[in-house]
Amino acid sequence: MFETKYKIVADSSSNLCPNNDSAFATVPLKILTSEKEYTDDNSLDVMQMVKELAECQGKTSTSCPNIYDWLSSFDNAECVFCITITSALSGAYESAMQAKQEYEKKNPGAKVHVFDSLSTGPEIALIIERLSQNIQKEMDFDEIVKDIETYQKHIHLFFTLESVQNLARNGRIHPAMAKIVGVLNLRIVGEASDEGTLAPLHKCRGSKRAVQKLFAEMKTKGYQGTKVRIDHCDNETSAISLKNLIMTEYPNADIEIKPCRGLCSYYAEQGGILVGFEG
Ligand code: X90
Repeated sequence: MFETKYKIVADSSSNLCPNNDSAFATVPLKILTSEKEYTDDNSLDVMQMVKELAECQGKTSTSCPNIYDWLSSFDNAECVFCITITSALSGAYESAMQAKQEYEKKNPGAKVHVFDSLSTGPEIALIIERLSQNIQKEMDFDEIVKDIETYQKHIHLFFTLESVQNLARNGRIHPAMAKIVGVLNLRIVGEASDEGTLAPLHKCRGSKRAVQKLFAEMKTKGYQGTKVRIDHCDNETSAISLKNLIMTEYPNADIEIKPCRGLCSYYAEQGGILVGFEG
C-alpha cells in the first residue's frame, strides 16, 4: 500500500530547502575537489564552501544524484513528480528516469513523471509552485503533467554572471563564451536556451547595467508583472536592485529573492544571479 498520494522531488539545483513539508523533497548534487566532497543538502554551509573553493588550486567538479538518491526520496508515494536540472548539462534527468522505471516496476499502480526543466534554480521553483497548486486543486495526474508542460512554455530563465570559470573548466559552456568574461568588471547576461544550454546575450560593464539589460530582456519575453523568482550567489544587492527596477513598472509584481544553494553557487559563482519568471 502507498503511504501518501503525492510527492514532489527536485534536485538541489532548485535552490529550495524543504522544511518539514513531507510532500516535497530535494536530492543533493555534489561538489567535488581533490580533498573534499560537498553534499548539497540542508546542512551545507554554502558561503563557507564558496570561500574554500576560491582558495582551492586543483581541479573541481560536480556530480548528479544517482538512481538510489532519487528512489530514496519517493517515500512510498502513489504519484511522484520529479523536476531536474537541464538534461543538456547534467545526468540528473537520466538517473531520475531510471528511478521512475525501477519504482513503477516495484510498486504496481505507482506513477512517476520526470520533468526536464531545461533550466535550473528559480525556473524549477516556479514549476514546483505550479505543481503544488495543481495538486491542491485536485487535478488528476495526467492533467497535471499536461498543465506543467504548457506552463513550461511560458516561463524563462535569465542570468548574469561575473565569472564563468567553473562552467568553462567543466565543459558546460562553449569555449568562446568563456573568453568574453573574466575581464575586470565585465558581466555576462544570458538565458537558458530552448535546448537547455547557456546562451549569452550581452556583455555589460558593471552590475547596474547588467540588471537593466536583464530586465529589458524579460520584457522581450513578455513579462507583464507576474511571478519573478531571483536566486543569487552572495549578491543580494543586485537581486534587490532588480526587484526595485521591476517594481517601478509593475508595483504588484510577485517577486521573491533567496540565496543559491551549493550547486548553483558553484556554477553561478560569487555575484551570479538567476532569474526565473513568467512571460
Ligand atoms: O550533473 C552535474 O554535475 C551538474 C552539472 C550542472 C551544470 C550547469 C549548472 C548551471 C548553474 C548557471 C547559470 C544558469 C544556467 C542556465 C541553464 C540552462 C547555474
